[in-house]
Formats: sequence, structure tokens, C-alpha cells
Amino acid sequence: MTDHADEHRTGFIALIGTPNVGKSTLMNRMIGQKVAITSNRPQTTRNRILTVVTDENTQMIFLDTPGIHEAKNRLGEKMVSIAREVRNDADVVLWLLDAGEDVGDAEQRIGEELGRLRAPVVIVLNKADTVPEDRLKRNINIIKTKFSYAEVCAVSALKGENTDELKRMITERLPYGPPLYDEDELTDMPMREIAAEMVREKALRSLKDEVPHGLAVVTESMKERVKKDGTPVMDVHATIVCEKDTHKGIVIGKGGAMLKKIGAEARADMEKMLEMQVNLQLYVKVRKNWRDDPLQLKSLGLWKD
Ligand SMILES: Nc1nc2c(ncn2[C@@H]2O[C@H](COP(=O)(O)OP(=O)(O)OP(=O)(O)O)[C@@H](O)[C@H]2O)c(=O)[nH]1
Ligand SMILES: [Mg+2]
Repeated sequence: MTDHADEHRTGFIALIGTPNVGKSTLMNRMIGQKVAITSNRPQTTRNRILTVVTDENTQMIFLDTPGIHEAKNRLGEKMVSIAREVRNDADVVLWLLDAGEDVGDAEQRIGEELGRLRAPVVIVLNKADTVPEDRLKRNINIIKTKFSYAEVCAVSALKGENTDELKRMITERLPYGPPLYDEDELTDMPMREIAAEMVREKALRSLKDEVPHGLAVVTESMKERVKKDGTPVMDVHATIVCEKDTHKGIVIGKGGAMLKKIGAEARADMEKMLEMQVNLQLYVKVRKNWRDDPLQLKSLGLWKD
């Protein structure tokens, strides 16, 4: 047997699971920064999001994916197929389950599919902070029996509980190899996409139930300029696309109040990320049935062949 003790490990780690179990929250926690947006609405993440953590001896490349669900439109189908693709390419699969919930049909199906993969699977029982200790122990045993091919680790992505232990479990399972990304590279997501996602997150968190799923956001332009007094400022123009005229009204709100709120919150996030002043202009337009229209999905960056 070769001794790999001094060697470097690098690998792709897929985050898989049903919507809303905390995949994006966990990825942000693992990289120590917020790249992926999160919300308590299912189907928040729509694309694969790659992030990189580089330590001295390891490079972990996380792949956050859209939640696996029963798709009801083309966007949904695309989202689920992204999750399947990523799962098949990963070196380690993290399958997230809600620690407080029983395994349902959806989880049973995902579990059976994951059992056929060659990559090691770690079942992450997330939201452990919401479950009493004895119940958690019982659930861990049930999961271990049901899916005996996998290791189990209970964490709270939100509070950062036991996530170091999870990191250790991941590292042990990564293949040996040189780093694939520069050590200062955090994500392959372009800045304009991150900016658009920040707007979408604020909209998801502020709007009424029927609207959020029918929303998309695109950054039209992002340009840095220097103000007369010498301070740099980033001008960002973004458009919120909605499906119905009534939704447009809700997004704008009374006297423009909702749009103003979404804009102010998104701008604050952008300023934190860019470490500079941001001037954000938000527009709203209606594109009927964009979620079922491949051309619209393409122009919104949600359909990549
Ligand atoms: N209490 C608690 N809440 C959590 C935890 N992890 C995530 N959440 C919350 O669960 C909700 C969903 O989190 P996300 O990270 O957006 O979930 P996701 O799995 O990425 O969801 P999709 O992108 O829709 O598939 C958010 O409101 C999070 O704050 C946790 O460990 N404990
Ligand atoms: Mg997500």
C-alpha cells in the first residue's frame, strides 16, 4: 500500500436533497462565506453553484444543487436534471435530510438511487438544532438501518454545530490529487449572477406565497465609476422578471415600497460583498410563462445546453 500521508487531496462534493433541507446554508457554512442564496421557500436554488475551499493539504470543491422535487414545468425539470448530473460526477455525495422529519417517498427514492453510485455517500441530518437529543439518536439509528451503505452525520448548518466533524468525514473520503483551482478562487459564479441572486433572495424573503416561484432576476449591467469626490461606486442595473401583471404590482408594492425594500436589502448585501458603494437600479417586467419557455430560460441564464 502506498503511503499518501504527505499528499494533497482534491475532490468534488455534491450537496443533494429535497428542497429546503439546508443544502445552500450548509455550503455557505463550509466555505465560511455567503455565496449561495437561502430562504425558507422550497426551490430557492435553481442552478449548480460551485465553491472552493482551499486548505494546506486539501481542496474541497462544493457543488450545491437545486432540490430534487416533482417538476411541474420546464424550469423544474431542468433543475432536477442538474442535481442528477452533479450527483453522478461527484467524488463524495452529501445527502441532506431534515433531522426532525421521517423518511418519505421522495427521500426513499433518492436514497435508492444514491445507493447505486460508486461515490461514497454521507447522509447529513441537518437542522439537528430543532430536534431533541433522544429523538435525534433514534432518527440516526433508523437512517443507518435504512441506508446502510452510507455514513451518517448530524449537524446544524445554521448554527455551525458538528460541521467540523463533517468536514473531517469529507476530507477522509476525497481522492488524492493536486488542487484544481487557485487558492484565492471562491466560486465560478460571475459577479453579475451573484448580484442577481441577491436581489432574488430579498424578493423571495419579502413576497407573498404565490409570487416567488414565478420570479427571475437578471443583471443588465454592472459598471464601476468614480464619483466627483473621488469615491468609487458600482452602478448595478437589474431586472426582476415576473409571470403576471398582478405579480408585477405586488413586486412594486404600494407607492413602490416593496421594490424599494428589496432594493435596499440587496444593495446592502452587494456593498458587503464588493466592499464599495453600490447604486442599484431595479426594474420589473412581465414575461408570461417564462418558466416553460426554453428561449426565455436561456436568456435568463437558467438553461445551459
Ligand atoms: N433551524 C435550522 N434551520 C436551517 C438549518 N439549515 C438551514 N436552515 C433553514 O432552512 C431554510 C432552507 O435553507 P436553504 O439552505 O435555502 O435550503 P436548500 O436545501 O438550499 O433549499 P433549495 O435551494 O430550495 O433546494 C432556510 O430558512 C434556512 O435558514 C439548520 O441547521 N437549522
Ligand atoms: Mg439551495
